[in-house]
Amino acid sequence: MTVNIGVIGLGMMGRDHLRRFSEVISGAKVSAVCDIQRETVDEMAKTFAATPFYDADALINSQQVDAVVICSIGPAHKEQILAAFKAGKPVFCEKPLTPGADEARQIIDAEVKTGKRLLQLGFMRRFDAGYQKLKQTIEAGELGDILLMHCAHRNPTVPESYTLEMAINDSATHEIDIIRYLLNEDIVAVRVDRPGKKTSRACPHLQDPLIVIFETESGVRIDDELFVNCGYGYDIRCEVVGEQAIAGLTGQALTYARAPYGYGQNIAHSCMERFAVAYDREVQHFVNRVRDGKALSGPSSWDGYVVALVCDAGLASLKDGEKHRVIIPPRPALYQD
Ligand code: ISE
Repeated sequence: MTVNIGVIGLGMMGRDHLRRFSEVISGAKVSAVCDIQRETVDEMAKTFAATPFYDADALINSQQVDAVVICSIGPAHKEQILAAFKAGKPVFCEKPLTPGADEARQIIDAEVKTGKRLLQLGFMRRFDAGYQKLKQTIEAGELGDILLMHCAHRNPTVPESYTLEMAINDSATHEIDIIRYLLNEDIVAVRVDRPGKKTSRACPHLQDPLIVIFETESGVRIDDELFVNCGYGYDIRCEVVGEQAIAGLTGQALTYARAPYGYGQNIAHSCMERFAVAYDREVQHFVNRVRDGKALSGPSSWDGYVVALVCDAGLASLKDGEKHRVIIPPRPALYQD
């Protein structure tokens, strides 16, 4: 069986997925595309031999579409996800689930009513071999009791449209999700620290870098450096400090460079390059589950909701510099896996 995919949102991520479906993914083809920009829809429909749609609802309800891939902007996600649930169609949605926790809660309530997991969220890091190995190492007890984690999220640069809040609810979302995945426990408190200095590369409205401190249920303390105009490359770091040993991600370079009097590993330019294989694997995972008629698995709406709760606490801390607690309601049975 070939799964017919409808892609909504044809920006950078949507186009990357279109290319992925045409070059890498097996068992699926893109049958429909939609965006608010008509010319983009026409261009992509032609390039990928898909039916053009100018209205997301029409694409979702089309008989040509078995499953929906949502790559639109965050504020559009809720309505599109709810429409897909109503149509009983499985959804792959790019992060964030929604910009705030209240909207995310509506998605949880709607999905619980369907009685089936219908959504996989695009937290691609969970499909990265390095993070998966780190999780195995932790779960095998090789590090002993986990005490600390040090993370860094460095982007070469961000556009002027990137706001201060996005450091939390667009970039740090990845660490928030991966911390929960690696440690198998929730984050209970957040504090955002604004260092006294900032890079001259950042737009005036940004404080860059920022440091976010997370605390988990068991008391693990995590520092996360968010440096989105670091200039030198796309560099994601994660070190887990245990009582017995320490483990971390390597540089993940595919190549090295020998330059005059120097030798070193090359660094990715973007998340597309750094997590290319993880993106392929997450999308193939989604397609396989849909093709086999199974409930979806992997990062869920619940994960998106909890990440949004942590982000809301982080945004409050960004304003006042205080530590904010995260209150997580009981997890519905649908998400106890
Ligand atoms: C962007 O939206 C992403 O998801 C990237 O993975 C992240 O590194 C970047 O900071 C975000 O703006």
